[in-house]
Amino acid sequence: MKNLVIIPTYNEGINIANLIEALRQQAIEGLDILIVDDNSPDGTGEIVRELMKSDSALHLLAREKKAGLGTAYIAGFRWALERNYDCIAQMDADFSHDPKDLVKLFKATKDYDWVIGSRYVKGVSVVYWPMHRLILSYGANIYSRIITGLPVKDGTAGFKCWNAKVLRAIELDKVRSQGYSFQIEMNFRAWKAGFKFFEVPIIFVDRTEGQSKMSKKIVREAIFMVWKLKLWGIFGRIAKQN
Ligand SMILES: Nc1nc2c(ncn2[C@@H]2O[C@H](COP(=O)(O)OP(=O)(O)OP(=O)(O)O)[C@@H](O)[C@H]2O)c(=O)[nH]1
Ligand SMILES: [Mg+2]
Repeated sequence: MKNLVIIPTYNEGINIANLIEALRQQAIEGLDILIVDDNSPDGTGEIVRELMKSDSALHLLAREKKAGLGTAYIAGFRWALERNYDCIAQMDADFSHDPKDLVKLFKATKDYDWVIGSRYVKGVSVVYWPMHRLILSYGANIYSRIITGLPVKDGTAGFKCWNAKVLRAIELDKVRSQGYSFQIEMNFRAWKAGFKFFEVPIIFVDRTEGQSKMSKKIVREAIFMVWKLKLWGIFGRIAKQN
């Protein structure tokens, strides 16, 4: 099995070395790590380059400038498909996603087409989040579930693992979203294509180091994107393979 975890970074210099170290402690068969860095002014890319000297399974996709989480992931997915990875995971660099949980995600991907590390399987499992962030996230999930009909409890989760066949079936060049809605859009496209997902409960911890990139623009994008997805779904703009 060729396993890969993709981690997009923008100014995560304070987290990245610790995260890579923590991932190396996990028992995941042949795990490669791909960092997709957008020329972070804090030198995240340089730290990764330095670590690559002693870790041949660590890779860097260096982009010229900050171009959003969505395109970072799409670039990472393409990189992975070109190199024939079997399972491709995605996670944040800020320790909101516990490296230990990644083991569970890869394991479940043996039985399902894609797996979501979910905060809302059994009630709410979020730690240290201010109430307004929780309400926003929980509300966004209910809203998008009602409009798109997608039966995912945590549709905005960024901690996931994909069987490569799903990423091959989705038309990656048609994916439009950048922020929160990128996660929703990918789930929606995979679901419409007939693939089966599973939500693994995880505990999500708010970042303690580094700066958040959440913005009003990201929220606005999500509000409109779920309607676009619904309409694209109805008018056949989203591929139904499988
Ligand atoms: N390459 C790249 N990575 C990004 C970009 N925006 C955010 N990221 C990374 O995506 C991951 C998630 O971003 P966060 O800032 O943690 O966003 P969030 O989790 O919604 O918000 P907080 O946890 O509150 O900070 C982190 O690893 C970021 O460094 C971007 O434009 N390009
Ligand atoms: Mg975060």
